[in-house]
Amino acid sequence: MKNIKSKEEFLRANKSIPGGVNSPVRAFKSVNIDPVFIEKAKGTKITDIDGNEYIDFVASWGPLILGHANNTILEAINKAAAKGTSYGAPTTIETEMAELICEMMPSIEKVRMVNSGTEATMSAVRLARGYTKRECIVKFIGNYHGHGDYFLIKAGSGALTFGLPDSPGVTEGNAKDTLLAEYNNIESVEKLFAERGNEIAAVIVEPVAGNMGVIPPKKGFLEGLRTITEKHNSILIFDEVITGFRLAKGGAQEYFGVMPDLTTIGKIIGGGLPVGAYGGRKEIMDNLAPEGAVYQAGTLSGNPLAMAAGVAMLKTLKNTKGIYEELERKAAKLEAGLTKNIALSKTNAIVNRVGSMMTMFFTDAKNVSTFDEAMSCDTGKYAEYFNLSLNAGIYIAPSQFEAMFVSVAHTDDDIDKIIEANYNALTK
Ligand code: HOZ
Repeated sequence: MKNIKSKEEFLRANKSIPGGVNSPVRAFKSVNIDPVFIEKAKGTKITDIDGNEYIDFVASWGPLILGHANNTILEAINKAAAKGTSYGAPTTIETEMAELICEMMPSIEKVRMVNSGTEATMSAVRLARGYTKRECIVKFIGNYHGHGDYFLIKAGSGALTFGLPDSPGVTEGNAKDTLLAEYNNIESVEKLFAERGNEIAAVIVEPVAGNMGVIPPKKGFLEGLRTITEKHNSILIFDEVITGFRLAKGGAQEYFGVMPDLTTIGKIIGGGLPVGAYGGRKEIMDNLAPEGAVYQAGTLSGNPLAMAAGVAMLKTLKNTKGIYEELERKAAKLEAGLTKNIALSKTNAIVNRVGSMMTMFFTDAKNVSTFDEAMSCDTGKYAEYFNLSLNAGIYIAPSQFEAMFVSVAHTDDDIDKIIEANYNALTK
């Protein structure tokens, strides 16, 4: 693999951008190489500035369910751009987007657009606090909800990858209001509520953990959260930035049949453009300004380009018959291929999958269903595997603690190629 230009550009970027990147996980630090710089992408193929082409299983960290540069989405963006890029005033496409989200996501009656998943989670927590008049939140160790101060406590994703789960700069005041529980351990939540139930405004959870690698919820876990929060008049927030519209039209809440009070969604509803949203029960959402007293605002919220892309994306997901079955079939084929390779090569690894998101964990453990089990993984082995994959033209996340995403654009040939590259990497 040639990487002369990427290396030069990384050196150049380091002079003007901290660490040379605009988001830490892009730096490839944990897989011991310099990052590749991307020139373009189409469908499932991504090309770097040295001309190397890869089959992409990162999909911009999840949102590209239809693949890169999907023609329907591009057309929608181009049409919208010709009419102006931002007005800071209401447009009818924002209502169209809201109506689509309310129709597709079972628990959402009203929705407010923002610009990223981070903004969505921060705003949802403020709303939950304003509504309940309580200050604490419960979050799960290893879950990641963007980089808001009170979420960067035992956080997953890049914070975990770089060993920075508790970021400097987060004040003690902020940290003290975040109570920590263990994912898939309902007793740990019960204990917090028994001690401080009347202080807890909300429980925020990734219904399928995707930022410590993919970890499905144990049977009864999400249901248990629903019961406890209801009992204590606390708000249940599902962070569906990754799972929303990916696991099913109605996200994880439809997939598992558990309804939260509030839901946060992100990059998927922009078809890859910068966007986020939070929504839920009307009675709670109507506490937002200008209707209610909880303040949240943004010039670019509901931006016409992002709305055009998002509406095109959601309409495609809603109207294409069999799209989720197709995702399931391809992802199941990939899972079966990887699992077979693990057995043939006698590698200590397992694959966790829910729908079209999965992680191959390099571990001796029989299961990865908790944060501690995820931590038992051999990140050195993952780094080796990542490098062999990249050299074989397969682009996967540069961290053991992220997900691999299958899109409808992936062909059977793409899946066969990753299975073959995986076999070669495991038997090297
Ligand atoms: N939450 C994403 C990773 N799971 C974001 C990627 C990033 O931090 O850039």
